[in-house]
Amino acid sequence: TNHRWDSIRGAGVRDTAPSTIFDLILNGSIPATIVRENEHILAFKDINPLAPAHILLIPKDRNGLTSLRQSTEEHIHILGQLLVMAGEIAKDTSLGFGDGARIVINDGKDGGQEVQHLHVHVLGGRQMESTFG
Ligand code: IU
Repeated sequence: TNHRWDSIRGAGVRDTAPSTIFDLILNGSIPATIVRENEHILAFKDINPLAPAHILLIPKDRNGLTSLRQSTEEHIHILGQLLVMAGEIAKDTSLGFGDGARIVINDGKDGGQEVQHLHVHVLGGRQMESTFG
């Protein structure tokens, strides 16, 4: 719909950081399996799933959120929305989630972040280990 196009066309333009592969997903140039969406957030299946269920959530308008470390008070609303939707996704058994999930943000080089557009991983469908690696 026009509404969807209007809401995504501004992806990444409110900051000066380079665009990323997620902008291509947002503007439809490369395919992704979208599992949930609202005016501000797109949630889609990770192309290289590390668990039976592996969903990524991204703000449609990056607005400076190349990483969580860039977040400020102006991002509080979108950050809250991302976590609420992550919780909804983690309860969705039709996506393969069971009794719980692991919700992860990789931040910066040391955190293993590869795409410079804030994203929340929701992983599930198997038992997670207690340690991080
Ligand atoms: P990271 O937290 O920046 O490491 O996560 C980036 C994720 O984006 C990673 O899990 C990739 O598999 C995923 N991804 C994707 O879903 N689709 C793509 O076209 C590309 C990466 I490139």
